[in-house]
Amino acid sequence: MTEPDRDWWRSAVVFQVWPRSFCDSDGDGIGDINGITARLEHLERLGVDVLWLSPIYRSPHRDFGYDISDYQALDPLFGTLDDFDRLVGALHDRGMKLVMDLVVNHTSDQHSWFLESRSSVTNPKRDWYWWRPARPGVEPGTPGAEPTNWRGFFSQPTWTLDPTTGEYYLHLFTPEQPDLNWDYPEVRAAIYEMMRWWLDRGVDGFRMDVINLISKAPELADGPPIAGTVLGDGWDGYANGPRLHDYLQEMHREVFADRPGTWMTVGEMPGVTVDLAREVTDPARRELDMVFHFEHMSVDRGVDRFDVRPFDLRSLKDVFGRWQAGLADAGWNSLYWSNHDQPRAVSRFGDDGRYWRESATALAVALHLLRGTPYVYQGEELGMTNHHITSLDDVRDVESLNYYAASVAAGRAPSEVLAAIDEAGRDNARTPMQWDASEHAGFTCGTPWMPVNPNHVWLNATNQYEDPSSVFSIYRALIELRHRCPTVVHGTCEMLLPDHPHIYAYTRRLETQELLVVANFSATEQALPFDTSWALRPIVLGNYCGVSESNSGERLATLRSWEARVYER
Ligand code: TEU
Repeated sequence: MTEPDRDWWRSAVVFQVWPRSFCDSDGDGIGDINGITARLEHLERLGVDVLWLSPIYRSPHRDFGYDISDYQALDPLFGTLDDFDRLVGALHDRGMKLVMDLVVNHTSDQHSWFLESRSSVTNPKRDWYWWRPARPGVEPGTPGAEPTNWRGFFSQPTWTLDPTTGEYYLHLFTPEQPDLNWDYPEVRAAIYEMMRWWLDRGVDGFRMDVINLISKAPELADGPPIAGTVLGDGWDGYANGPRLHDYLQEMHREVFADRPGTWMTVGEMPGVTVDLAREVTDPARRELDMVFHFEHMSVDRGVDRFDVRPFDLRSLKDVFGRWQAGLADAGWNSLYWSNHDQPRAVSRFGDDGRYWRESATALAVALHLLRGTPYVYQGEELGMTNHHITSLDDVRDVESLNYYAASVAAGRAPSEVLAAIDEAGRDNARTPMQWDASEHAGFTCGTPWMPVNPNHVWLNATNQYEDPSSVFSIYRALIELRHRCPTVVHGTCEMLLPDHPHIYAYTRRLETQELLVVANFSATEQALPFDTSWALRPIVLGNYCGVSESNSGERLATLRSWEARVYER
């Protein structure tokens, strides 16, 4: 019996499903597990290896599932454990794996652990969370009485006064998402037991939510003031804390070490640096297989995620260049343009108008042949675009709603704030999946919890499956290339033309094979400053010519609008 390939995920491609908006099987207008099972053929057609499932656990849905009230029960909205077991079976029958979302920096405030913890200062679960008295000398409940001045991820103070005991509890996200105190051993033991329970049920790994926030600096010191607010930046107090590596290594020992082979872990780590990622993903350290960083998600952002700035390809190439080089000989990269927290990539980095197909596929080619594990977010493989809001009534996401309230309270014009939310808000990623041109895009036969993007009449899966030049077909070809070409998986990567404002290019090399990947990130035809030795080499894949067209040489000289090509020699 051959030893299972512990590094299988290096050649895998992951497909992320945000269950609420993928496919509704029971007509209540909300996606569910049976809807996912019914659509597995879509994943099979695409050729992906892993399904990453955003949270389906019992939840009050204050943050759409990232506020969990019971880790070992499914939310009835999404289905039953039997439905879940059927999904796991169906995936494994197709040779695919399932990665669950692990949200253990915080729970829901409706979780029994927190209900016990808040019940009294002497409750055995009191220290499962972070409780502190009001700031000395300040009346509890008055502004500034919070134990630290930290601003949370969703524009709020990170402490809420609990009337039951008159103390404050910490929450880096909404008040309905109290942070767990990982320094308390019973907390970690309970989490590891829960993870083993899911692995025993056939789960193949975990995507770990904000995992670099689990270790806080125990002194809980105030942060430097944030301009225009009464709050401070507590980053140094709650991120990449002193025990992070200890806890990741302990988790590895307690949950994975005695489990042969076939699981994978990826940690979401806002603000992680290349150096920290090298440590965390170094196999010798037995922490995580890979991490999600956000540096490329802020190349077009200013003070915060709603402060949209012009996008410069050179800064994007700088980010990818540093991460490719930084993890070349140790650790491993994750590769993504999209997820459920980011606006649609083609609308953000591409052109979702005249050059929609060309730019959506150029983005795919530019990303998917880099060294690392690619992640495709539901709808990205179809080139789904941002939707547009006209009023606050169209907004569903708590992060955007809080941002609106805080910004308007600070005197900004509501229309200006709405425009920022329209462009950068997370709801852009959360419109229902566009399966066909029918009324609700084949997502539901009921009323969708959120309107379907009207462009579904032409932008949908059914329209793309048989079209060799479609966004879907290019994604499928890229995934197929990764599966059959070791150079794409294991080859070295050298970024080229770092200062070119419009061309994104790099080479991949392994033994005697070399691939040249070039993409024009503009609507203007671009000359290609490459030596002619590439001129007559075969094109392995192109978004203007589809797959492996003989190369008539002269074309190497230029790239058409948003054209991308892959050469081999
Ligand atoms: O996201 C955490 C997180 O870092 C994002 O809010 C991120 O800062 C932002 O999108 C960057 O632009 C995770 C989940 O992915 C998100 O859906 C949850 O809301 C959050 O944690 C709390 O669980």
